[in-house]
This record gives sequence, structure tokens and C-alpha cells, in this order.
Amino acid sequence: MGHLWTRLFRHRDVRILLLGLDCAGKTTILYKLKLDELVTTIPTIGFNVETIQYRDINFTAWDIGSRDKIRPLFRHYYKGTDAVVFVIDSHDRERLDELNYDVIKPAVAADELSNAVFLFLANKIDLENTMTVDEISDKLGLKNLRHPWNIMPVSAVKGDGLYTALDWLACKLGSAQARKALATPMPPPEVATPEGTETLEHGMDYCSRAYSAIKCLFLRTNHTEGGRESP
Ligand code: G3D
Ligand code: MG
Repeated sequence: MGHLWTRLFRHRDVRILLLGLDCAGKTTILYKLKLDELVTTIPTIGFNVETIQYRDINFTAWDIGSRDKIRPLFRHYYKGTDAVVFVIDSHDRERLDELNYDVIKPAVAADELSNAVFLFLANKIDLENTMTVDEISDKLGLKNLRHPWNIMPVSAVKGDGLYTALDWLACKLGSAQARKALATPMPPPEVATPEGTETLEHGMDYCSRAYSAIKCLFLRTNHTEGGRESP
């Protein structure tokens, strides 16, 4: 009985790294997930580390300070990492190359991360004139990655998309609960309001969740087309 209990209720421990350029929103995402609160951030010196229990997974999330001088230190955090979450400011077109060369390429090349899952969060989609996930994906050449990967739109300040992203990650890391949740249909999008904004956001979340659910159903085969998620 004890053994069965442990198997049923055991939480898997995973280590995730939040990487990105400074000001992308890593600390905001970490504390939105940990506390469900919007915190006022200051530039991170060193790192923040928090444990987030979600479904049957314990995520230990490391949010690493990212000012340019300390980026070479990222590699010291790679060992034992199950997933890297790259947080991208989708409003900042000018620094996409900097992100690629300083953050993504070293991670892609690292032996310690060769088995890690890569999740790219296109953050700040609440702002106007942001890049789409397809645009970011093309510019970063994500379809050439060998790692299992996905890119998903989120807004840390509003909380939009964060739990869908966490579900995808949990699912990829072997969570049966997340797989089941993603496969459960959400209620249909609400009727349009005169402003239309809420309906659009709800519809987006619905589509994104349905999309993730379908992908997750094929997790074990692990091969999908379409450029937004890894082969
Ligand atoms: P970092 O940890 O990656 O360096 P922070 O980034 O979490 O410190 O966030 C940097 C700034 O971006 C903060 O604003 C924060 O409020 C803002 N930000 C984070 N996520 C979002 C988002 O989804 N939408 C919008 N509009 N802003 C976001 P300040 O003004 O405090 O510098
Ligand atoms: Mg920070």
C-alpha cells in the first residue's frame, strides 16, 4: 500500500532554468507563477530560485541574472537541468540577435543541456506591435534545433498563457496529470463583447490550449510538423 501511495502521489522533481536577456520578464514570470502576484522587480544580481509545485511535478526554477557581463556564467547552472525556458521580450526586435548569440547558441552547444527540453516564451504580448511566435521562430532558426522545443506566447503581467506553457513543459517532462489536463477540452470561447478584447484573448488561449493538447497526445511519438514545435 505504501508503495502504491508513493507511486500515485509522488511529485517528480525537475530543474528548470529561466534564461534570456535582461528585462525580458524572467523574474516577473517566476513570481507570477510562485505567488500569483505581480511583483515589482529590480535587475537580478546573481539568481532567484523558487520551487513551484504544479500538478505532479515540483519545478525548481532558477532565474539567472542576465546583464551582459555575467552571461558567460550561465553555463555554471546548466548541469542537471531538465528544461530551459528562454524568456523573450517579443516587443524588442533589436535585441533578438543578441539573445541568439549570447544566450541561445551557447545553450544549444552545451553538452550538459543535450537532453534538455527547450521552451521559448514570447513574453509581453499584452503590448502592441509585438513579434509573432512564427516571426521569432524564423529569426532564431528554431526549426533547426535538435532539442525538443516549443514557442508559446505569454504575458507575465496578465498571466496569459503561463499555465498552458507550464502544462506543455510538465507534459514533456513526463507528467501524466498535465497530459490529461491538456487533453480535456476547455469551454468554448465567450460571446463577443462590444470591445472584443476579452473574447480575443480567451479565444487565443483556447486555441493555444487545444494546440498543446493535440501536440501532447503525440508526445511519445514526438514528431510534429509546422515549425512552431520541435520535430
Ligand atoms: P528580467 O528578470 O528578465 O530582467 P523583469 O525582467 O522580470 O525584471 O521585467 C523587466 C520589466 O518588464 C519590468 O518592468 C516588468 O514589469 C516588465 N514586464 C515583464 N513581463 C511583462 C509583460 O508580460 N508585459 C509587460 N508589458 N511588461 C512586462 P519595469 O518597468 O519594472 O522595468
Ligand atoms: Mg530578473
